[in-house]
Amino acid sequence: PDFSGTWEMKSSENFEELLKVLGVNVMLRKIAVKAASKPLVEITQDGETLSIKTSTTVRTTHITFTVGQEFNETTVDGRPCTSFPRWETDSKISCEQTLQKGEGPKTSWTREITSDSKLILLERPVCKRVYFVH
Ligand code: R12
Repeated sequence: PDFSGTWEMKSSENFEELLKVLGVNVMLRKIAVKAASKPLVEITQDGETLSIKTSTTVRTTHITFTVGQEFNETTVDGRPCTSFPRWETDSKISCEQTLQKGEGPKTSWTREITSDSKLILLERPVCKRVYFVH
């Protein structure tokens, strides 16, 4: 499938709960939740290699990875982790994260293109965000 495009968020469930589970304090949570309610996601894809830029007013992340190959990123609360993306189905990438330092809840994400051309981001353990093409 083709993940390429400029994506806007349509709905988000449990983003604040995710930050809470990760131990983010209430002040940072409020700031992050507000900023993360209007993200812009720009994805380019070349075969199995994806580049995902996620922009908000307080934080912008940019990851580039090839499915099947480890890469470094940060968890949503900003902790460096090693990530291993793989195909869960032919339209869904599943990515397990391992913290580089310290302990914390087990995190992972999946990104899926649905048959009605939405992008669904699951941020485990609890958050689901749906994007549609801008
Ligand atoms: C900090 C902590 C947090 C944040 C900052 C400092 C904010 C994080 C944000 C994340 C947005 C994620 C999105 C995900 C997606 C937009 C704004 C700045 C949480 O110390 O939809 O792909 C703890």
